[in-house]
Amino acid sequence: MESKNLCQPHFIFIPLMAPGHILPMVDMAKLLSRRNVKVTIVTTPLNSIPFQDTIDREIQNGSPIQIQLFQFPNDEAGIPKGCESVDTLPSRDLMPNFPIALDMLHKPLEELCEKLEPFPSCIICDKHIPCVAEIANKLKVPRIIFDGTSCFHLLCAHNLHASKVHEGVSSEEKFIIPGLPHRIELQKSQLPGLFNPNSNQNVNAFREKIRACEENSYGIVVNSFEELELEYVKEFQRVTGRRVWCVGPVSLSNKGILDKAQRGKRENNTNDENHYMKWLDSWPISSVIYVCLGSLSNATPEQLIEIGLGLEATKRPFIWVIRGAYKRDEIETWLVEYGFEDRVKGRGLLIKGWAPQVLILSHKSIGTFLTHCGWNSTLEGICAGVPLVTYPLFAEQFFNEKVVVQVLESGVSLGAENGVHLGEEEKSRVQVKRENVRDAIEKVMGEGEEQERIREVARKWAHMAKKAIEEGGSSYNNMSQLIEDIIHIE
Ligand SMILES: *[C@@H]1O[C@H](CO)[C@@H](O)[C@H](O)[C@H]1NC(C)=O
Ligand SMILES: *[C@@H]1O[C@H](CO)[C@@H](O)[C@H](O)[C@H]1NC(C)=O
Ligand SMILES: *[C@H]1O[C@H](CO)[C@@H](O)[C@H](O)[C@H]1NC(C)=O
Repeated sequence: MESKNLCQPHFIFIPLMAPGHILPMVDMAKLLSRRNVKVTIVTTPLNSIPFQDTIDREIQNGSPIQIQLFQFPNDEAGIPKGCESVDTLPSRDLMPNFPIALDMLHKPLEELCEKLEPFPSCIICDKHIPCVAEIANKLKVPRIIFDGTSCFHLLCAHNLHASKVHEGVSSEEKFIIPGLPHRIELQKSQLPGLFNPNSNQNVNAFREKIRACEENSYGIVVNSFEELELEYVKEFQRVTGRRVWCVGPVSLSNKGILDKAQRGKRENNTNDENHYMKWLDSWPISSVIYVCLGSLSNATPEQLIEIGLGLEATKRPFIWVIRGAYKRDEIETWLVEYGFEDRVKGRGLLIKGWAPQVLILSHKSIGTFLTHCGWNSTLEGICAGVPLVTYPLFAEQFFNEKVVVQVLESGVSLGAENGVHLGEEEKSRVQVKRENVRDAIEKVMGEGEEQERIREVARKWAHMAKKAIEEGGSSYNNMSQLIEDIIHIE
C-alpha cells in the first residue's frame, strides 16, 4: 500500500458516450468530489460540453474535480467527425461501428490514465467499455463497474444467465424469472437484446467481453438506494459474491436551479426553461402530465400518434417531449396535418428536442410522469414523488417497469407486450392504444381511494430517496464505505 494514496485517493470516471450514461456518472463524480476526494472525469471534447458548466460550479465551490479530454477515434472507427456519442450517430447503420470505436479507446485512455497525478487509486468505468479492464490490470488499479441500472435488473440478468429459463420458451410466451423475492413474469420479446443472440457475431463477442469484465471487477456502484430494493441488493450480493455500493439517486446531487436546468443540456443559447417554469406555474398542484420517452426513443410514428391522441383524450394539461430520431419527420407531418397543437392549445406544451427533465419534474404542478423506464428517468420520477405511467421500449426497461409497478407499487403499466429493439423498429406493431394512455393516466391522476393510495406511495419513496443521499443516509454511508474500501485496499 503506497502512502500517497492514503493522503489523497484519486478516482477516475470513464462514462460511456451516451447521454443516459454520462449524466448519472457525472452526478456520481460530483457527489464523490464533495467528499473531498480527488476526481477526474475522462471523456471526449464534444461529450464534455453538456456538463462543463456544472463541473465549473463544483470547482468554484471547492470540489477537487476536473475533466480530462481525449480524442474520439472518428476516422479509425469510420464514424463522421462531429459525432462522438451513440445518440448523435447520423444513421442507425453506423451502430455496429460504435463498439469498434470503444475498443480503440484502449491506447488513448491508457496514455491518459498513466499520466494522471496523483496516480489513480481507482477507475470507475461504464461496463460497456471493456478495454478499461486491461488498462486497470496493467496499471494495477482497482476497477469498479458502473452499470447504470438497478440491483433488481442486475439480479434478474444474473439469474437468467444462470438458469437459462428464457432459452426454452418462444418469443411471446410468458415465464417467471427464478430466484426473486417477487413473482416477476416477463415474455422473451421483452428481454434486452442481450438475451437474444444477435445475427452479428461481432456484437455477440462484444457482449461476452462485457460480461467477463464485469465478473472480474473489484465491485459495482449502483445508482439506486438500499431502501428502494433491499432484498434485491442483498440477494445480488449473495449470489454473485460481488461488492455492491448503492450511492443514488445521484440526480439529487443537482440542488441548485442552474444544475437542474442545465443537466445534460447541449446547446448554450436557449433559455426555454423559464418559459416552461412559467407555464407550469399557471397550473394547479399535481395537475400536469409529463411525457418523455427518452433520448434514444425508438417508438414508431404510429405509436407516437396513439400517445398523442391518448393525451388529447385525457383533457388534462401536459408537457410532451418528442425526441427520438426514428422517422421523426413522419411524426412532425402528423402533428401539422392533424392540427395537434391547435387542438390542445393552451393545455398541451410540446418540447421538440432536449428538455430540462429534472427541473420540470421538480415543479409542484407535475402530477405524473409517462416514461420509457430508462433507469435514470425512472429514478428521477421516483425522486419527484409522482406516480409513473410506464411504457418500456427496449434494453432493460421492461425490468424497470416491474420495479415500479410490482416492487414499489408506485406506477401503472401501459401494457406494452413486446420490446422494440434498436434497428428493428420496422417490425414492431403498435403496443399501446390511445385508450390505454387515457385510462392509465386516470388511474394515477383521477379521484378515488386507489388513486390516492398510489400518490401517497409515490410521495413516500421520494422522501426515502432524499434521506438516503443526505448525510447519514444509506447512500451517503455507502459512498463513505467505497472511499474507505479504496483507501485501505491491499
Ligand atoms: C454557456 O454560457 C455561459 C453564460 O452565458 C458561459 O459562462 C459558459 O461558459 C457557456 N458554456 C459553454 C459550454 O459554452
Ligand atoms: C450500504 O449502507 C447500508 C445502510 O447504511 C449498509 O447496511 C450496507 O452495509 C452498506 N453497504 C456497503 C457496501 O457499505
Ligand atoms: C436520463 O437519461 C435519459 C436517457 O435514458 C435522457 O433522455 C434524460 O435526458 C436523462 N435525464 C436528464 C435529466 O437529462
